[in-house]
Amino acid sequence: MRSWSSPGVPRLSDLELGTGSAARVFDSSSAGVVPIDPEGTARLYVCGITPYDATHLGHAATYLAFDLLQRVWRDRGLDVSYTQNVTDVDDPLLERATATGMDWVELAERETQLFRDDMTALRIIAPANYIGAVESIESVVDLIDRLDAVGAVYRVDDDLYFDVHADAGFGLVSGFDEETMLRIFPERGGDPERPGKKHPLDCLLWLAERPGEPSWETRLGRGRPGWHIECAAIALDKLGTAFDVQGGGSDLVFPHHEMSASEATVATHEPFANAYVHAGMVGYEGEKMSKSKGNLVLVSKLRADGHDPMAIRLALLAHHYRSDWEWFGDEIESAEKRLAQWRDAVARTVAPSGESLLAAIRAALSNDLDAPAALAAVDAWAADDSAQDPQAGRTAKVAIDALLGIAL
Ligand code: 5CA
Ligand code: ZN
Repeated sequence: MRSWSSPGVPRLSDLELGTGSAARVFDSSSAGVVPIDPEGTARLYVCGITPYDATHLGHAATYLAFDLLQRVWRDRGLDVSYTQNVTDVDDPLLERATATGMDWVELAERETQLFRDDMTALRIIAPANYIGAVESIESVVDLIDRLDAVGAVYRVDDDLYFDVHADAGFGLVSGFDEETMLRIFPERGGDPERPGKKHPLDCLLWLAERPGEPSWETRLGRGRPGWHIECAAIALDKLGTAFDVQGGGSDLVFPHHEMSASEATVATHEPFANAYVHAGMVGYEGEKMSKSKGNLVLVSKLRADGHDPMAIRLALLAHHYRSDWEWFGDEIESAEKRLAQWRDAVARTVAPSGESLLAAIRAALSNDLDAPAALAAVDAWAADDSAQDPQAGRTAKVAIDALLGIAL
């Protein structure tokens, strides 16, 4: 599928501003902050949208977190190989299409385009590989065949299930105990009670054709892919095994990332990703912002209301990516004020040291992407009228662009 156009990211080393230090981020599988500092190229997979009701601020905050990670990697001198999927066929999308009387393909295309436009406006680095579920059906079928070859697949009616006990390491991504898994599984698309399953946590790999729903003719019969195998297949295809980071919001820790990793590991006998990184949940009106509840603040609505996309980006950056937080409407005004202050500050003819500011932004971001600390450093620099560096405005502007993605 078509991706969107990436913003230019200045290379600070080309401007004789040195390179940054290693990225350190919280990995759910080791339950701690770990350095992610590969040689040469960092490989990243981030779970993409299911294209209906895009793009709310929760989505935007999650993709912004992985945009920051890529900026830290690039500043370190790494290339980044970035893949993201679009779940362009799945139950919630089909249900929405039916409920609104829309063709599911048109709904998916419309919302994916809206998402691309929002990502472009927010200056979010685009994936080199932007891949839909529909265009990955062959890869999914291949991966299910590999799982079948090692005895990890069984049939319930005409549907195919993954036997989670085929993976000795099942549970290591989330670290959840079975009781927690059983509680969460049905809330996030699982079907623990379906008769005929070997274990309640076994997950769907392939749904046989259902009347009135889209399906594809394959050697598994007519049907469509399950959700978790979609991301396993796309990530393995584009990034290979043991890639650096599997990312998404914290609602994907279990079952989605657990299942994708298990399926990939059982099929390849290799680790899926080296680290699993999750953004916190953005709430609104007291609950998680979600398409199913409808308590959404859309990026496109804020843009249409005349808010500068850079102010929207700044409002999101004011929260640490890993915390759960709630959106209040007045945050956009504070961000607009901050943006104006920063614009004034970089336009000064003399200012405090730009290189010290750069060092502070680098230190904050390499420490588990601490954007609020980076924002505080820029605020302090902008408020300080003591020093006399004629280069400072230019250095600050390019550093803020490269590392925080804010165009001043
Ligand atoms: N298509 C699947 C992933 S393969 C999916 O979860 N799609 S989604 O549209 O529901 O969510 C897209 C991304 O936004 C996911 O990474 C999800 O974790 C994240 N997300 C969803 N709601 C929120 C929220 N309220 N706050 C932060 N991130 C969110
Ligand atoms: Zn996914």
